[in-house]
Amino acid sequence: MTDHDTVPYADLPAYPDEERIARAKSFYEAIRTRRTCRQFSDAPVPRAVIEQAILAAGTAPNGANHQPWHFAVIGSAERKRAVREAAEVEEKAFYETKASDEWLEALAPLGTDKDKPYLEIAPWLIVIFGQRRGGPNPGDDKQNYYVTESVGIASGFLIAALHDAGLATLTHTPNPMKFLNEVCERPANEKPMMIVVAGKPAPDATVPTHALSKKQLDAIASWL
Ligand code: IYR
Repeated sequence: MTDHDTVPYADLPAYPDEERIARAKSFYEAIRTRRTCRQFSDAPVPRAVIEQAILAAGTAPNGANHQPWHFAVIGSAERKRAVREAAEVEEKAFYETKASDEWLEALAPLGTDKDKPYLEIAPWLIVIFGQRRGGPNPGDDKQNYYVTESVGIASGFLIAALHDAGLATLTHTPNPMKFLNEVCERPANEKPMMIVVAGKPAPDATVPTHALSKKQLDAIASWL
């Protein structure tokens, strides 16, 4: 390895194997209760919860530790309305003309459509931007690497942190999403990649049964 500054690897807990297995199982039991939510309550959620979840997301592994992401957090009614209106224009085009029959068929069991009222109802919309340029320090202007992968992992951390705090989320990806640069006042070289809608579920919220079925271990893993 080339010369570089180091600190000792932090001590990881020396659990007995049984406890490791039990902890891995208990994490699975907790994360498997996450459900994508499409009916939100307008009940407020403290900004501090979102701040901590974003801090957790910001620890995700990423390209060259450039941390090529920006989280634009929308809480104001005006901006939420702007996101909803622009997203619904795109979704109308998607559902009425752009989507293939095969795609619409795949979405049918989820019951999604062009109407996105939750974008105005949920207390928080977290818009995640990938930065093509940046660097390890604020204000840097260097090439970033593995932006899609890095933002994907950070989004997973964000969703897991919000779930752990007892909040419901929805990953929303209107296509195209360029309108989000303007609403969020972000520069053109940042790419909006995902909206994570966060809040409490509406009291009468439902989940499509289609979403409950998860592939078995032997269908998603092989051992060599
Ligand atoms: N973005 C659209 C369509 C959509 C696409 C997929 I793939 C989904 O898993 C869910 C929705 C929408 O939000 O309705």
